[in-house]
Amino acid sequence: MTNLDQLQPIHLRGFELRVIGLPLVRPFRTSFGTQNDRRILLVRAIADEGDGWGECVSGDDPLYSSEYVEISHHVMIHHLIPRLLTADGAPLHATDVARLLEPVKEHRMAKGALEAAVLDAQLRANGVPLTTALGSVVDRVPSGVSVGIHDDIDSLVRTIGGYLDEGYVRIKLKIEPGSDIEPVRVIRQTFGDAVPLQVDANTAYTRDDGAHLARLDRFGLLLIEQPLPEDDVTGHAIIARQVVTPICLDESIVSARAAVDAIERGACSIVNIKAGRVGGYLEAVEVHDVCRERGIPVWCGGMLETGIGRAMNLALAALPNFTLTGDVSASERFWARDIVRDPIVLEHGHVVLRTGPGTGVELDHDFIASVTLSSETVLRR
Ligand code: NPQ
Ligand code: MG
Repeated sequence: MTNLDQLQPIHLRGFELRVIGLPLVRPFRTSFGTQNDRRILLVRAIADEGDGWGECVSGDDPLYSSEYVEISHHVMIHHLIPRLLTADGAPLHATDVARLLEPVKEHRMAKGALEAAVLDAQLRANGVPLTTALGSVVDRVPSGVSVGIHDDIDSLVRTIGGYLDEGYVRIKLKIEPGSDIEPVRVIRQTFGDAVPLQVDANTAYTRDDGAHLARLDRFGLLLIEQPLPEDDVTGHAIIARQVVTPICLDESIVSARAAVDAIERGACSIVNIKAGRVGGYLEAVEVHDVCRERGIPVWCGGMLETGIGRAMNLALAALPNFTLTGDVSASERFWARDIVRDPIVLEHGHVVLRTGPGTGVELDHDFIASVTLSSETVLRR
């Protein structure tokens, strides 16, 4: 990572918090529920030197984690933004944000979104791309797709066939008890053993399910993601001893410290990194680094982001220890129309990094205005 402290700081005036609503191109079902559309909290950092944008990955409901849009909005307004808009108006570095927000417990998605907006503003003001700041080493990354739970296997096969035709190089299938072994068996039977395939349970199993999950071993999956609840690290270590397929953690890994803990306890041999889940892109780089030092490969998760978060995820996914294909799909996987002017597209199974200053994306402000549900601006008093 570039020494961000050597960049010129910015003089922060305030933030705009804007909630937009976007319909999904098709429903997305996970073990915790079905999503038809998505509210997304966008954050604009307003500085003397110019603006920056970030995106909060909180969901509509507290189902993936305890955070959701209204809560993230509330904690930003009442607890986080006041800590960044200090009375003296001292110059701010993006690297200061996590430390200033540290006294507030949890709310990592909210913290991460504020840091992302400040980071974008500071990088744009300095003319530095996020890719340079994070330490990206490639200009494009292979693209995987996350496939929801389907009611019938024929439609699942059609959906996956469509994604493979589009060029996605890895399929991740959402599973839950009652929809796991059989869909995986049919996918393998239909598309063969060569298709890179993995499954994600989003915490739907228990410590007693080790023998059941071991029935997935014969299908040669890349990994099983987060079979047990997020606080059951020891449970994952128990499961990991019963299955041959590597266990990967998502929800459990809320910081670099949590990653070290899970690795040292034998709970996972692969880590999914999502910046929002760990409190921001700078902590995400720390997670990457501690995994790399311990020989644990990582991959970049997805949270149904717009073009802002997607561009940032791409910069992260280009770091050297991201050796497994991530969930950074083309924008059209989720959205009929993105809020950026140059949405991420799939090119021969890859997605290409944005290289302009900051996130490098240009927002479609007219479209954003048309999908805005609420907006609020908080300025230094
Ligand atoms: C995962 N994402 O890896 C998550 C789960 C997820 C692409 O599989 C709204 C907001 C709906 C966040 C549904 C993918 C969501 C969401 C699923 C995150 O576990
Ligand atoms: Mg997951």
